[in-house]
Amino acid sequence: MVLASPNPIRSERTLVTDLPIVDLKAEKSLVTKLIVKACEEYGFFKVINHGIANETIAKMEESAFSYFAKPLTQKKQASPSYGSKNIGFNGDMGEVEYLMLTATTPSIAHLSNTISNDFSSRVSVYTEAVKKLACEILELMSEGLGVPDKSVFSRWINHVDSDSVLRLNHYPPIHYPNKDRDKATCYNYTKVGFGEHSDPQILTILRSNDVGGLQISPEDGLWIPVTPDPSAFCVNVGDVLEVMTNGRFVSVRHRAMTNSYKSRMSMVYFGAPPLHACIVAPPVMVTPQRPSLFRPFTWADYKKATYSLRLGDKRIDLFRTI
Ligand code: GA4
Repeated sequence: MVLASPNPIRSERTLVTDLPIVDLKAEKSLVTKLIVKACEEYGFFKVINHGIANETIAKMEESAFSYFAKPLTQKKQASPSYGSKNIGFNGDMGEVEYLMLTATTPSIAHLSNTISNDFSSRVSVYTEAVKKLACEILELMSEGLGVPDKSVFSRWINHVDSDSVLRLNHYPPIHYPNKDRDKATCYNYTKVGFGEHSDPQILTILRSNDVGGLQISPEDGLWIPVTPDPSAFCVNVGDVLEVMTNGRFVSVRHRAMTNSYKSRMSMVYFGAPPLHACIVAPPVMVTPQRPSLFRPFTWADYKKATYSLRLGDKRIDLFRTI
């Protein structure tokens, strides 16, 4: 069902539907088929029965909330990778505060001791668990695509030099400004927390609390709000996986909106290759009917291009051959 958007910011179409849901405990051939279909059509899906303990998730979320509740000076002191409102280095802004951590255990020790040891160990346990889930999903993808080497995608995030990150995003509630009170009865007041973009890495594994805000855009001007489900993980294809599948899987643009009343917390693992990894599709993904869509590049090249552009730029286009 396509509705006129109630969003006063821009006139957009909103599609009322939900993401495909993949039950990881279902029969394997069904799971691989569903994952491939979802990645071709939406670039996004939800996984349930993922095997990550509720306790691991709950403890990580509790620590994230208590970190963001600290005074600003303490948050900054704890880590140079704390940020508020600024996104990237080229002037993008959003209604979000975040903590970005390298997803390997030694880097976690870089957090100053204003953050408890408990926080560090919870980050390690959570990161290990989502990394394992990401590898499992990537292996199901290679099987579903008929790639003979099932570790063709997962080996990069399993690599010791993998450049993966864990990012905690806190979207504080943004209330109606007094001058707009009268509009409040007509509109669900919402602001952009993290603007429209695609994820540069291989695979993203996102878990958010029960507050909605994530929206995906499979085509220009069309937005699909993702229903929050704290017991599921939302999985999406990154630009590198689009390249490694020679465009069969799509890295879909998405954004996060704020809520007027409640804090949204998302804990996002971005599975990335090592900087030196050469990004190229395996031979089975390239056929005479489907010639290579991208030229080979390293993750270091891609990362450099990513950080030299704006959030919403289509950086993958720089690497197209056609
Ligand atoms: C989007 C996905 C991840 O959050 C992120 C973001 C990164 C950042 O916030 O530093 C980027 C953004 C993200 C893509 C374009 C560049 C880089 C901000 C920005 C303007 C951590 C990532 O890897 O790319």
